Amino acid sequence: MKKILSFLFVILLLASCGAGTAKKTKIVESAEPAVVVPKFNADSAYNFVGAQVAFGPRVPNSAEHRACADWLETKLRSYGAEVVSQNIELTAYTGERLNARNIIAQFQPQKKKRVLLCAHWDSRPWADADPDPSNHRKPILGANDGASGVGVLLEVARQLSLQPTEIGIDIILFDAEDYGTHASEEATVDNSWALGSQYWARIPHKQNYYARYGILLDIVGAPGSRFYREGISERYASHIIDKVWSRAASLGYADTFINSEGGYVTDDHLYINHYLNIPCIDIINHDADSENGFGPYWHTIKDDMDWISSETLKMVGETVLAVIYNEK
Ligand code: AHN
Ligand code: ZN
Repeated sequence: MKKILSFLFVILLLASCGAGTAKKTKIVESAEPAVVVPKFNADSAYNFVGAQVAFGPRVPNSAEHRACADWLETKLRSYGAEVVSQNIELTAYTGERLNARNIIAQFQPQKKKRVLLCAHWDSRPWADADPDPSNHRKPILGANDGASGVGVLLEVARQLSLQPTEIGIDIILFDAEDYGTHASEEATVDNSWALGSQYWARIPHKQNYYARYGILLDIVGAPGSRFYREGISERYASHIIDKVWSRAASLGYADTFINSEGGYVTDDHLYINHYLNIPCIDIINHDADSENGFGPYWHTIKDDMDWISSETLKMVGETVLAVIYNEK
């Protein structure tokens, strides 16, 4: 019987202040009602990943990209969010102009206390890490690199439609995260990754936007994933890593959320920390000791549904839900 019971302690203080004074009864509530965290549906999250992949690669300026954006907005609205999108023209390091869209879904927008959840919804235009060089200019499906984090957040959104959190939640789906320097270039071009979040972190959807903290989900779907304490997150927001990793451990996921430091990953959270001063962590399957840091499918044409495990999505989703429903 794991159900948590909430107790309302009624303390009767019989204050007898000497003869002649009336007896007073004081009622004191000394325990908080227990929080009920909804059950994360991993099959639903898995299907949300599949639905994005079914559009094909979601590369800026493509019809598939536009169609997926429209679908994401419709989905989030259907869960009761107030959705605003930033339709922006960004310039890639190649000089290409990208028609990009940051999709911002606000739950309980009137609330001052807020937490930000984010992921990137675009997929990489080039499979530049593919073992076959003839694929190096082909776009990727990005089932794990992109769609997995969005899939988890869509399921979180669905849960928010069924049971609200105490605080307000913003789900932001960033565009153009993965248009960063092609591997064939001699050197990485500074700030070529995470163009959508760079824009939003400079010009948020609301003036003076504030959230207590942020959680970025990137590459969270592979079987056997391990999430280390990513370096940038550790530097700006170690207390948020503590909060999330301890929640994961209490759910029994300490072997997946590993409480030791991993490498540094330049990702959307960097700019949120840097420009907005909102402590933001990255939950990302990155292992500094592995061959390319990510996995054999990463930035290849193999990043498809075969690399998505509903068990991994479940561990991430349950952890995120436990964190946000316990926020007051
Ligand atoms: C770098 O490779 C420098 N950053 C990777 C960020 C990323 C790409 N996340 C997903 N795809
Ligand atoms: Zn990528």
